[in-house]
Amino acid sequence: MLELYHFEPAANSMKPLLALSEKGVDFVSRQLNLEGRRWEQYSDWFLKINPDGQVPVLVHDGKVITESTVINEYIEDVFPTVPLRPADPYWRARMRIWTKFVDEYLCPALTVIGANFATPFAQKIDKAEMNEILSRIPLDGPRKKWATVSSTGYSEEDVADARRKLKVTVERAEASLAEHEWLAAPTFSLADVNAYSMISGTERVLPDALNAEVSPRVHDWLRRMEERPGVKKAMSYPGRMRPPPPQAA
Ligand SMILES: N[C@@H](CCC(=O)N[C@@H](CS)C(=O)NCC(=O)O)C(=O)O
Repeated sequence: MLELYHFEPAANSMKPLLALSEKGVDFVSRQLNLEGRRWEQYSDWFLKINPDGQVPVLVHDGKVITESTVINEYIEDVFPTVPLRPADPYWRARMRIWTKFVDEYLCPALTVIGANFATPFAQKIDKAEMNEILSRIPLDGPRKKWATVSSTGYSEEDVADARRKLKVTVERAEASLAEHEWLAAPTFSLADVNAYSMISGTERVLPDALNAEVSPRVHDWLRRMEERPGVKKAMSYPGRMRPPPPQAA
């Protein structure tokens, strides 16, 4: 049995949802409620599955795999029929340079931007309740994030620096897409899967950083991604962060 514990189709949770959907692999979806006073990622039952208290988590015949980028490489190894890794070692290396960049450079910046939007919600949570939640968060990063947004919020400098990093990412993607049709290589790969999962929502929330004028190739790549049946299927999982449907004329 293949089970995926995930949040809505956005960011790290979107990565394996998208890889599995692209490959047409069936799985049991176990969607957690991360906020809304349930904080299921820090509940005793879930911490037994992933002691880091984070989704996504893939459970394959009882074997637990964590970390979205590792999960996607595992999915590729176990279900290779629709390949999402280039065959050529050079393009495969380029794919991994992109997935590493997304994880180490872009993801922390998007965490600040996303958490900043959660500040009004987090500041309404009762102090004692928040302290209880903080005491259950195993990793320093998420604990500091929730401690920050529930008290002072991120500083203007932190948010500006995160936006600068998003701009650097878009410029890098624009240059890469001038070389070949897909983000890291001439063929569609896990680089597209992982980068799209992180970037797609930013077009809506930070339109000045990503639009048809400043980044036409990235803009076009996003539209091509949206047309893929795998993306449509991944986006069909419930989520409030999904873009609103187009308005009727
Ligand atoms: N490095 C982890 C990061 C996973 C992560 O940040 N997951 C988010 C949801 S997309 C989460 O579980 N957040 C818990 C929280 O913010 O409290 C990965 O790539 O899987």
